[in-house]
Amino acid sequence: MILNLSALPEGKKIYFASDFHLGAPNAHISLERERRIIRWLDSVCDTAAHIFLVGDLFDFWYEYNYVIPKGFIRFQGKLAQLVDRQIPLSIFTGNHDIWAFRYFTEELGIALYRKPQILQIGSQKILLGHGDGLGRGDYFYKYFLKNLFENPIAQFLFSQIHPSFTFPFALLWAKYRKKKDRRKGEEHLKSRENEWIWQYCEERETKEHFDFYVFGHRHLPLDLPVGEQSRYINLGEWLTYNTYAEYDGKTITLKAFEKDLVLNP
Ligand SMILES: [Mn+2]
Repeated sequence: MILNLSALPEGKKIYFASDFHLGAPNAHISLERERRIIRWLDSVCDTAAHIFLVGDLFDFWYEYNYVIPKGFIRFQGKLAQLVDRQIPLSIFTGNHDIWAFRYFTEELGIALYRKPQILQIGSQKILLGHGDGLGRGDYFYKYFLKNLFENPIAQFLFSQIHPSFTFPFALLWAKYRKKKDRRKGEEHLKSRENEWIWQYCEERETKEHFDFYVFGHRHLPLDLPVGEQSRYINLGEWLTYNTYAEYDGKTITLKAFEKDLVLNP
């Protein structure tokens, strides 16, 4: 459990966003998005009891002991400023930025989480995570790639190769995965049994009640029922939807920043 509040202070909110994929599809378009994300952070920080950035903030992030990838400096500067203003901020890793290690915590003072976490706020419970590898399906990723990516020996070996080779390769890989998703018709809501995270929420709900399940990864802004009294919120992404979720102490609302909200596309 990472957050245990007896209740949300009057007028305060908890904000969630994920899948900024900074760096994609190129530096120019990414910079526009980076500025938009900063405007969003500026617009919510005064009312924020906590801001959760829930993975895939970068299209590819690999940090070394002494070196981090170049770029995204305005975003990092904004995070540093929020921390210095003592606005509670947490980051989750996603499947594109598994290789964030100590930098965000040591340099920026931000807590970093690798697995779904429970938030308890008053009498309500939220399960929050990036969402990759949950539910049935995507076995190749779940049982092979995820283990490989998270394996310390594989990480050590990868870090021994010069980034001039590994970075273009990793960015190509990210592009390839995106194309594959498009081919498979992943850009629209599927049936309940084919939406793996939704299915995961349904199964989890039979064992333990959560008021809300909040995940990213799916790249679709979704607000779907789970059992009788629970909901699965997917945070969408910032390449097309610019979506985020706002928890006001009672309920969670999906919103779009500087855009009209497209729900359950
Ligand atoms: Mn993503």
